[in-house]
Amino acid sequence: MQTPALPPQGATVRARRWRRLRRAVALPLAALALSGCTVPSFGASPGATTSSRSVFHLWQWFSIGAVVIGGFVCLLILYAVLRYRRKGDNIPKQSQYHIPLEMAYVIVPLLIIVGLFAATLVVENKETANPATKVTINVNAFQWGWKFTYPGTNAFVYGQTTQEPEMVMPVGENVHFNLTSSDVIHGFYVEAFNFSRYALPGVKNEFTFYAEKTGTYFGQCTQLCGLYHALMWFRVKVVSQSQYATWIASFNNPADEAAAKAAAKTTYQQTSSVVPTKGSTTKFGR
Ligand SMILES: [Cu+2]
Repeated sequence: MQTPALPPQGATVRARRWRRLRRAVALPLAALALSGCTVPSFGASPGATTSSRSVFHLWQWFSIGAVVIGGFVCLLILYAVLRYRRKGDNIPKQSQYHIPLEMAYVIVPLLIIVGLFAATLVVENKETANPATKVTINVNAFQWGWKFTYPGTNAFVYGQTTQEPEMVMPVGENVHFNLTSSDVIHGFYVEAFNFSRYALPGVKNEFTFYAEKTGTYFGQCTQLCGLYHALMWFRVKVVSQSQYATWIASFNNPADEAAAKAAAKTTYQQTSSVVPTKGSTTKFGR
């Protein structure tokens, strides 16, 4: 009877190595896929305003940089682990006091940090710029809702817990915002604008949005502010300039004027003793 020929020793070792390498590559790839990381947005919104688009691009470049540098470091670690894994005198060549190498690994990270800092500074200056504007909206946060008033007009929008107030603003125009709080600290966050600011009692936070496209975007409070914090939603409806003018004009009657004056003075508070629930649980505006 003939004994089957054994595969050559070298081929077995190579097959085992290949299997290990595939596992080493598959594991990080699986981790990346399972983490739900979306490429090329890296989980951020592409942005509906000028500054949010800059923030988005900054985020993209930061993420790409992190992936490249992280990947390079991982490869170096992997190489050292695999190449020098045997015990004994299997020590890599020591190269301390290699001045050019040491200077390179001090200077290169410094340059990277300066680059990241400069890019962040440019984008943040853009985001905090307050150019001259024709439209102003006062945003007032309270437990647990939002009031949006439009100085110089009778328009106002108000809503709490069970409601979803919808702030209206024009596209293609700088709109100035004054953000305040009536009671505790709230967070004004609009995902599509890549923007978040504290609404602080006794402090006026100012910022400007230049919406680049029309649409309805989701906003919410991002600072745990009490019992019904989770119900502090609102919407931002970006409309054309003519639609905005029509909307403002729709408040031009004496009853609206009286209501707007009263709303501007009122500090709203949650009054219902019944546990409020939202009419809809749909997330919109993405
Ligand atoms: Cu809140």
